[in-house]
Amino acid sequence: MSERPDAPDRDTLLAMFEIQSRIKLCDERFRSLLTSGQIQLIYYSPRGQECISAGWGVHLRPDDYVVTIYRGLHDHLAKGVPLRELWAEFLGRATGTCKGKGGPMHITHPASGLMVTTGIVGSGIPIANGFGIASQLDGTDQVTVVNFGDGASNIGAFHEGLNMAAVWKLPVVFVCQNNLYGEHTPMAMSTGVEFISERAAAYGMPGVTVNGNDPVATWTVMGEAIARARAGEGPTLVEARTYRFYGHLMGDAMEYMDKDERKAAMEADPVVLYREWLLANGHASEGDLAEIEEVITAAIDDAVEFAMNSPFPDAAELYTDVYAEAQQ
Ligand SMILES: Cc1ncc(C[n+]2csc(CCOP(=O)(O)OP(=O)(O)O)c2C)c(N)n1
Ligand SMILES: [Mg+2]
Repeated sequence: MSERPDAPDRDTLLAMFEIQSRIKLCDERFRSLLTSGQIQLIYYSPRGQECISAGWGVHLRPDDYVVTIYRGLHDHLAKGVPLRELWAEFLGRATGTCKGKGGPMHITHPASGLMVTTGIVGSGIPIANGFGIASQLDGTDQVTVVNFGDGASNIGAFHEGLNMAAVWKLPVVFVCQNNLYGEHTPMAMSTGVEFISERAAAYGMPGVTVNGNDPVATWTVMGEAIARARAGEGPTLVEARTYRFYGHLMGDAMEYMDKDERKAAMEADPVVLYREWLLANGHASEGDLAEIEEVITAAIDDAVEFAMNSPFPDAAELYTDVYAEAQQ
């Protein structure tokens, strides 16, 4: 097993805060523009799950790969997808990461290493293995982090994919963001184990459960799994326990969620608690953190304006970049 990384230094702590804040502030802007009717799109809020992406985000290199799901805004931002192109793609504009043809469920930006966002539950796992095989064949030490939900861990592709990754020692980190619900079903009603990380044992890889709302614990576990993959020691299954603040998707009445459970989770908002922790432990001053937030807010203002003023794709573009040219 690779050595446990040391505690995060101040720059890393602040980098995690920056990523978390970028996610929180982007999410708040999406929800406010949606509820005021200024934009229309399908939106799956990742609010509450910020620490997980920040935890792996600060360990990855620009040339590492990330795969995520429809609830992926936090992962896109943690991998560094630029705000203007991200917002434009969410709004279906021609200036977006996929020229407006992917939309929120299919954000893809290879230049940042955000290789694919999928809407089919579990489908990112075999794709991530493909990136892992590519890194092995190319002889690089690039790592792939694939994010998926607790619900996805009951899909066949999860089991086949983990087995293959273990057998071939692929440089892939499987990050199960366990927010305790799959669509409208609580995890306990659909999953036979208490901890999804237990499933790793069946495939001969390490499995670890971490409190995904604890930034430092998450950073430590992610660092270990990423270092292991980079060293050619094979994959790890990380189960990061968290909570989904706003139901499955925007507009969800959330009647199936326990009100007290949700209230308690929102009162223990991991981004707010982390901010307080940074201040209480002297890692940053109020001014330092406020400045980070102001810079992000200005960048979001700019990205929203850019996206709103961008054209929709032209109808003549319908088939461009959709099919590969036939080889003669
Ligand atoms: C193969 C497949 N089955 C069903 C669906 C419908 N569906 C969309 S999201 C979802 C729940 C997935 O839950 P989870 O994996 O926990 O991710 P979360 O939304 O909680 O982040 C389901 C069943 C789908 N998109 N794909
Ligand atoms: Mg879930």
